[in-house]
Amino acid sequence: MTKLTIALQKSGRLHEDSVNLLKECGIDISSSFSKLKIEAENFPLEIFFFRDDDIPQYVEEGVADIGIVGENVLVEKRKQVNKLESLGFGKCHLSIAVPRQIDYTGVHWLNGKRIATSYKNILQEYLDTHNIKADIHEISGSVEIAPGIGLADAICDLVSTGSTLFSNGLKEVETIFHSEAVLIVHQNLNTEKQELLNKLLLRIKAVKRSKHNKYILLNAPNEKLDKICKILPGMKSPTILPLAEPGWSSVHSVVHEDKFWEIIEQLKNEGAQGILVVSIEKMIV
Ligand code: PRT
Ligand code: ZN
Repeated sequence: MTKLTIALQKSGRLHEDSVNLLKECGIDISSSFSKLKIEAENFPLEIFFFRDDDIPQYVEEGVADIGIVGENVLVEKRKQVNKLESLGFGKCHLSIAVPRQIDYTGVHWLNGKRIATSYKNILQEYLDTHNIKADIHEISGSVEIAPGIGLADAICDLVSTGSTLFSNGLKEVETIFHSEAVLIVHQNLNTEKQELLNKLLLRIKAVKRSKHNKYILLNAPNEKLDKICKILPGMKSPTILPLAEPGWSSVHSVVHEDKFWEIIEQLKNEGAQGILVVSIEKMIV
């Protein structure tokens, strides 16, 4: 039987969210993650665990059909794979940082400077676009200590909370790339594997969509229903059910997180009462 193979990070920042995404897709992967390879119980899927840096190459070569990796790694490694879907976790940005006391006047300050990074390709492209000639020192870890030990004038590294930069006396001066985990795919999947991938993608999209939406239930006087339905467009249109109390109805709908609080305020202004907000587990449109 044909199986789809997926490469996930063995351990590190993306491991848990990647495994959880598969679980939320209803894929049963209860066996031990200390193994290099495990098989899903209820979906034709094999899971390989690798270092994140190796995942783009393994997907390019077809060792794995698909993989989950930070977009920073995908772009830096320049492998021939397709990006299918952004996954909404592992968010960070790649930034240039300099010692806090530097009077940084703009990107031209970097001319002639030494910049330490693990992302030489992305950095080089950024410097080229801005016509900057700088000396890139490629190092594989602990980039943030480079200025302190006199190895570089600036660094280019991933930032999420900013606390690593702060505790190393550095300040962020340019953000050059925004990243999150992405699903990548081998360029030539056969038809059977493509069909399995389509099934998996349907589930991934349903899980992603559910995270951005809330199910909302409220009570409203019947004379306000028109206005309330305009505020709550829903997937097709809101559901309206009569309450036992005459003159009142219950309205159910789905609201996107971006507009959530704005919508709640409008609903209250229109006389909505007993508003309940419920998480959605899956959302298939
Ligand atoms: O062993 P393996 O090679 O698989 O793992 P790794 O050590 O290379 O990667 P890992 O687990 O650290 O990160 C995996 C992916 O997570 C990265 O490729 C990014 O896509 C994503 N990610 C998200 C991050 C961060 N946030 C992050 N903050 N990767 C690294 N960092 C590091 C950063 O390099 C710096 O050292 O965290 C520090 C900064 O964090 P803050 O919170 O102090 O700003
Ligand atoms: Zn790595």
